[in-house]
Amino acid sequence: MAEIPVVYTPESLKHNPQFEIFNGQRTPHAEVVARVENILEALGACDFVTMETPTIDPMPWVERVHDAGYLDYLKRTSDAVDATVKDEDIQAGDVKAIYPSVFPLANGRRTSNPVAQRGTYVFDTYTPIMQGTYEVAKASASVAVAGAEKVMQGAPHVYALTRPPGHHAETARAGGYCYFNNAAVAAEYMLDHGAKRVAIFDFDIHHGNGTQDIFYDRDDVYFVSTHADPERLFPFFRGGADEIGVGDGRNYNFNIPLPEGTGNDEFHGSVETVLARIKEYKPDYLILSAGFDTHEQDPIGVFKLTTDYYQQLGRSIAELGIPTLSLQEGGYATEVLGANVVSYLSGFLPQNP
Ligand code: Q9C
Ligand code: ZN
Repeated sequence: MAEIPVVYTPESLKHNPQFEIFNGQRTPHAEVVARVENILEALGACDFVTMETPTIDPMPWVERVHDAGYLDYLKRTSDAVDATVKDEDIQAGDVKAIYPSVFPLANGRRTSNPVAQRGTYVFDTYTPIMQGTYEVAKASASVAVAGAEKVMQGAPHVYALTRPPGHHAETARAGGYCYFNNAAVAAEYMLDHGAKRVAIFDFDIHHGNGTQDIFYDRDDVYFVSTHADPERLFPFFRGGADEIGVGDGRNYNFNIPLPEGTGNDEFHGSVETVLARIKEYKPDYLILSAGFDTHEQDPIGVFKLTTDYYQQLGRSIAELGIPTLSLQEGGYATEVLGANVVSYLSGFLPQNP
């Protein structure tokens, strides 16, 4: 039986963001531990996966992707959360966390004030920094790098259970539940080990603004994204079809915004367009930013894809014949997330005649 290697770290279970601030209100956080627990349970009942935990230090490639000032800020801040947030300032039972309050003006002025830095290095009020956040982001990036290594060693398809997710993290800013951009880190690892061209197809319902930002002026990474129209959904300020890249990167960024209510057939039409473009690019490797918040039951999504559809998606990707690394991004319908991942991965298995 063909097997699909899965890379995963128990470090992911330590990440416990409790709430988002939305409309000034404290609302339950969507990116919860139960997501990864549900995926692990489903994979555990699956006979075609082999599980591994990573041992690679991802920092050489994280440092290629992210700004040194940002990495320093995230490390300093997450190391000091327990000391920074006073016991009397949190509600009983809460995990201490730091959220930004003030965001930079457009005038470019910089300041080292810690309150100002919170908004300089984090772009929303959904992405808290807790004690240990830097370490768990690093562990997630190491899952991505280990997955990239396995693909480069010859595995045709690898699934990396990255949590926290990565595609909203820009060069110098966390956001959208993301701290390190795992897809970008994996791409840099591949390029550093001999790949000439890497394509990234991001099918999370949210536009991968971070990945786009990181590779916007480059032609060695082709970024393609299907997502809900940013007029309708986060991250709002990126994801338009007119964003095609700049300089060397011109025409190497391809966005397909789709309307609310998009179902299997309409979505798959766009997937076929995307895959044709990727084929033309002739990448050595294909990275998938695999978000399942396109599912019909997703509490924060607006598409209507079904669990069965993800198998068709996986199969169409596999038919390209390019070695692939799938990285977990979003997906918040916790009870069906594992089933969605398994359906998707089953599409990569050789088909029985
Ligand atoms: N209370 C990823 O899927 N919006 N990030 C939350 C709902 C933020 C999604 C609003 C969505 C971020 C990786
Ligand atoms: Zn998402």
